[in-house]
Amino acid sequence: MTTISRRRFLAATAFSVAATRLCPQGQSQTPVTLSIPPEATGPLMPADFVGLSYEVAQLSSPAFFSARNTGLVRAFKALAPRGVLRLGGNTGEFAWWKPTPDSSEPEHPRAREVVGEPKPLYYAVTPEAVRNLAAFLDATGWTCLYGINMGTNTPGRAAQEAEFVAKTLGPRLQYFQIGNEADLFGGHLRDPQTWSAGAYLNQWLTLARAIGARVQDARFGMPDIASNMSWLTQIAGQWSAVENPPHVTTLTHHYYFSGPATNPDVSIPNLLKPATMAKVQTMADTAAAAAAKMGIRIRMTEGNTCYRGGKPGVSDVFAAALWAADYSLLLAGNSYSGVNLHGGSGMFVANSVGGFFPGDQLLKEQGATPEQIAAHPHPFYTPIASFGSAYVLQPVAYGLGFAGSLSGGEFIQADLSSKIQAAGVNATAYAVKLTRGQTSVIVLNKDAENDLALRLDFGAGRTGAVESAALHAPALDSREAHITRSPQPGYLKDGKFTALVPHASGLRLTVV
Ligand code: BDP
Repeated sequence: MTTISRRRFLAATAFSVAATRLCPQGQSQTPVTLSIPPEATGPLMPADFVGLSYEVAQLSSPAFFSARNTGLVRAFKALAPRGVLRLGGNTGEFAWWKPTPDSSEPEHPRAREVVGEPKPLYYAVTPEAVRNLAAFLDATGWTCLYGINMGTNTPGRAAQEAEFVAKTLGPRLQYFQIGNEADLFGGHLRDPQTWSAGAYLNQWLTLARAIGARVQDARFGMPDIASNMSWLTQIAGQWSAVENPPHVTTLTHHYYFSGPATNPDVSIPNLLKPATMAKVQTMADTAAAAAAKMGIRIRMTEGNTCYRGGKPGVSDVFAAALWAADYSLLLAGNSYSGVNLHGGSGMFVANSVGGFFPGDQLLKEQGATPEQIAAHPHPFYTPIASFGSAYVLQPVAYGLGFAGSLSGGEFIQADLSSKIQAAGVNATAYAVKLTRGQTSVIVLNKDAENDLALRLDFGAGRTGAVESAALHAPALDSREAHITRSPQPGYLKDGKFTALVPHASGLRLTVV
């Protein structure tokens, strides 16, 4: 993976001098032994688990998702050799299909202007943009979840666009998503008096059926809710009564830890504390029950650390890498087919949240200069940032990629994280069995102080070499992340292996 350029790093650190260093002296080493059973009985983490989420508005610049945008192609491939690009976000409700250069823009229904929601700026999506997207997916080896406007669309236009997209993307299209975060539509796009999961389902069925009439074997993910988990339960409850249901493969939802940037609760300690992942686990339980009822998969199609564009010093620092790795592996262990972290171009993401980032306001209040502000990625949470013409993987992408290195593995069910936490260290651990009998363990030490003296016990009969890779940075609030592989493998001794996992770092050990 590319590292953040030195020039940019220096620019960023110049600003963070005033920030408290989260790397205190005199930390302790806590010994913990984890037994790793030989057999995998848990879910398979799909080979294409890793995903990114972008605004549909991004398609209104057809040169962006294009095979000729070689920097972006490289960044995607560096993140994961196979992955899933999801197009959605708030701007998806303001996109319109423009089949020919002289097609005129349709009349748009009135949307209420609400702080934090997009202003009614409309984006034309053209055949050129979809053709370029197909070539981009071919160049990266990724597939796509394609977002169709629900907020301000008609069934006819939705079907016309979907038909062209299905034909052009072919097998690179996994499925369509209709509507983004419809559980929030009562706030700006629909009448709050009548809007409900049931009303959504009826409108969704009308659009999905119109698409199904034009696209053979059309597949869908839904409902892509923002946060109202009861919608998943309600939709799963109503689903069996739907006659001739469209082919839904995946139940989808979103998650942001908290927000916006001006909220003091969005902090590194809060992001990394065990209660944060406990909440994700509770959500995953609700989603898994609903998906099981419908007999389909689950996917976290959008999310990140802090909504409305992220928070400088939290979303764009190494703590976000540890958060992303932990979050992704927790969801993979709960049978999610993938995780898409949201990001993209500053302008389109800003438009998606009403035109500006609260994070910029915060930096200005803190006295940052325009140069210091420009040294941060925009949006602050984006996994791939653009600085001038360069695309640079951010710490959060390193975390996602680190977790993604277990893709293709089957989870070994063992309650490793609670054993470490019982010893008083804020760390988590995940183990998978890879093909060819290899076992891989990732330990994420999110503790700001305590190092973990780790002993892994694979069973007395197990022999083999152990390859290791560390996810690290100077401190939790550093604007950088690195993945360093050890030059020489170690060896199991009586089936055991010891390693130090320093505070604020991750370690992957693979028995080969
Ligand atoms: C989500 C929206 C996305 C925004 C993001 C944010 O789907 O368009 O960019 O929040 O607030 O709810 O950052």
